Amino acid sequence: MDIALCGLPRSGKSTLWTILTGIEVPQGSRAETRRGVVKVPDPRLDALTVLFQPKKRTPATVTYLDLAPVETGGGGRAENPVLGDLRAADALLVVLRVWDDPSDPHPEGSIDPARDLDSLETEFLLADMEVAHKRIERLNASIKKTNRDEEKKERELLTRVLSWLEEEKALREAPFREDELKSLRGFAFLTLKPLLVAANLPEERTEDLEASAGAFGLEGLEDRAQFEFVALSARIEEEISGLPPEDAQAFREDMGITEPALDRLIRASYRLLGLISFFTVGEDECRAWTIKAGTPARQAAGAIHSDLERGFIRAETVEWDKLLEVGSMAAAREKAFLRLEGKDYIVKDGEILHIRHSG
Ligand SMILES: Nc1nc2c(ncn2[C@@H]2O[C@H](COP(=O)(O)OP(=O)(O)OP(=O)(O)O)[C@@H](O)[C@H]2O)c(=O)[nH]1
Ligand SMILES: [Mg+2]
Repeated sequence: MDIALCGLPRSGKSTLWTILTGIEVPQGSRAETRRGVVKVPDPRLDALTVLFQPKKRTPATVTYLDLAPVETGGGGRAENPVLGDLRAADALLVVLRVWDDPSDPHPEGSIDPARDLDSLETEFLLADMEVAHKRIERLNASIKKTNRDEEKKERELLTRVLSWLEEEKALREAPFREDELKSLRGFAFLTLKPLLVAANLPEERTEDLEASAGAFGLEGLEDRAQFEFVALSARIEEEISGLPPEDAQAFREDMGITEPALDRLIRASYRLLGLISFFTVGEDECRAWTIKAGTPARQAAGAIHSDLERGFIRAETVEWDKLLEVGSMAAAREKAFLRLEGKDYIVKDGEILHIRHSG
């Protein structure tokens, strides 16, 4: 699952990507796409690891892409390589510049995160309109010749897409049916992708680190679909990431930061992608596995190994906190906390699974 960092020039994308991934960005190589795999912080897995003392602890991961900036206001969106990279991602992480530095001025001349978000979203909207419009033109030509129902159906759907976009509304807010969303998938519309907005604050505004979007003039964001907001300071996180863990903790306490902003950001990304974790535990390994919310047990077993999916008999399941309470799988069985579930059981976030299988 790829999350693409995007934003106006010099908003702090590469700085944020570096502290997320721990990979240094070489100066001056800005046009290149970089990917980095990031471990998802999970206190539940930490607690299970303390209990089982396994040889190995394997967290869930997400991948972040660092891209060139989005240039707004220009033409030729269909050919813009950055927009192409964004289309290939599963979700977008917009970095908004709230920090100010007179020696490194904002390209628009002033700090205004609401304006920046608006111009980025407009850019995405126009790019999507271009895609829909082009396809409709092709379909028109083809329908004239062949008059196929399938193409007429597609044109009808895309016409609805276009009129929705013309009202300046993102497609993720539109009431499409499941089957319609499926036929739209191939177009990789930008405004259909889940959106995470990170406000990159100046270092001195630590009291705003846990503030909601409204504090930055970003009104009405809370009710949006498939949307998350996190406020952080890339600079502070950069400083913290250079400290030994004990000092980092003390530094955070001094600044009144309860949860590391990076942890909040990564967990928000994971949520936004519609992902949940189930765990497998034992002396060898405690591990978080990633599935889409709503995945049935048999398919979830396939995330571990295809053999487990094929030979699936039953899943033994228990909530992570119940397992911690009793201390072992055997005790959970004794106390009847352990349930036996069939192949269609929908796995819940935070459950421990033990798959019984044949072969
Ligand atoms: N003062 C201050 N400077 C910052 C902050 N975040 C980033 N910068 C500086 O801003 C400049 C641009 O940061 P980058 O992380 O490269 O920004 P970017 O969005 O990747 O830039 P482009 O890829 O060129 O669009 C660098 O000199 C950073 O050190 C911040 O929170 N405060
Ligand atoms: Mg950059």
